[in-house]
Amino acid sequence: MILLGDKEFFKGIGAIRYEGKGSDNPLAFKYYNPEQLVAGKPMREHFKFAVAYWHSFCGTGSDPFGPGTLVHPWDAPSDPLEAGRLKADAAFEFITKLGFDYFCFHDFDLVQEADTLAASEQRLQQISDYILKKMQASGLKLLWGTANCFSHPRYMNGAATNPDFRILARAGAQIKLALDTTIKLGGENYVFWGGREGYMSLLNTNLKRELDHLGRFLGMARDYGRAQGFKGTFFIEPKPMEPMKHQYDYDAATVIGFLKQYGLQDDFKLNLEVNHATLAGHSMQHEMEVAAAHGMLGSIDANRGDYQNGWDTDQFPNNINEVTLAMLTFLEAGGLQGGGINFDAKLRRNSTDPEDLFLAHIGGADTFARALLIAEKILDSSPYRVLRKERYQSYDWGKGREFEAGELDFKDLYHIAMEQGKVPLQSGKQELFENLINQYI
Ligand code: XLS
Ligand code: NI
Ligand code: NI
Repeated sequence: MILLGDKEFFKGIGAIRYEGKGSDNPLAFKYYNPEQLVAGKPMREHFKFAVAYWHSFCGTGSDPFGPGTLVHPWDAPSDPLEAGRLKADAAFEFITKLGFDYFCFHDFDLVQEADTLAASEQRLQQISDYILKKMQASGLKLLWGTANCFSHPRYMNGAATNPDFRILARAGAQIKLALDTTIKLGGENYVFWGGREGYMSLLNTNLKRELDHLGRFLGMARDYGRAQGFKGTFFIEPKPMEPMKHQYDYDAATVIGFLKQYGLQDDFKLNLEVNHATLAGHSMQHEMEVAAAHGMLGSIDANRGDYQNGWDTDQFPNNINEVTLAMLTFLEAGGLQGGGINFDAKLRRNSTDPEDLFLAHIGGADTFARALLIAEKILDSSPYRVLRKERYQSYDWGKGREFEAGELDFKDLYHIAMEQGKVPLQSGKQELFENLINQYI
């Protein structure tokens, strides 16, 4: 247990360094070598790794069956601002030792929410003054900020989709403050995760009206942010369910359709989370492909689910195969647009040593680094790209090419089919592709 007033929270752990895959040191990176170039860019810049304030410095391990198992020394002071400042000290110490460049937060991760809006505003101003100084001293940056519009009981029926306008207005005020704080701290992006924007039952829900409200609300938030000089990207983070039975931001495809319907597509992109993808019945690679196809691959919340159960377990990434597939799409898309890799992941309830938080982030960073290196090799030295391109070669010349250029009409298809006779089957070669991935892993 670390004594209060003793400014070092993670005693006995120094700066985490890259030691290479031969190292046996659990507190060293084996693959994540920040300055190493991959596809012409240092790993540090590819990933922009971020630590999530909420899981790492607010979560205590409590679950519906028992209280927290982690006693954070920074939570000890009864004065919320003093606790917020100690928490910031711990966060900055941890992130600096880890050698990451970024963090992400919800408004009231930074400091406990007060009883009134006005008092909360004041607290946010005070804690962000303190954090700004720490950022300037350490060089740490803010990948994105967001507002927690899902924990407080007032949001039990939603925030921007609440049937009661007064709650929608309250959410607007809260998000205004969260945006102000994000801008003040030089946040590169701003995230909306619609945790309670959805329904528990359609019987009491006017779905169309709620979607219209959400679209208008997000447009107002964008206009406000832009008027305040915010140049970054707004992200929507899809998730199909949990806490609601159904959430409107179901998955990448649903969100893209929504953004286009409400004229938000020029300012918003997607923040995709691995465990949300799997909850939606997709793979992370699928979600990334969909986003990339629309130029909306903005940012990633890195974690993983559990194959044996169906909720958001938010475990740290460690599945090389899954992340390699994601990194293939990542490299082919030219990386992320504005965002980075935020470890939206938490320790297991029974992981209670201070060093566990380091081990978890080291493992996550190494998983991404190793997967990126494999993906680069697959793209550069294997026949993967050529094999895939060959499947489409009939569109590269003749009538196929004319079709892609929009030079054919529907009757032309009829005549082409009449003339070409029987078309031989073309194998999809799925097993060949699968073997190739494993060969390079
Ligand atoms: C919850 C979400 C949340 C967002 C930020 O499932 O992942 O942590 O990333 O509100
Ligand atoms: Ni998330
Ligand atoms: Ni999540």
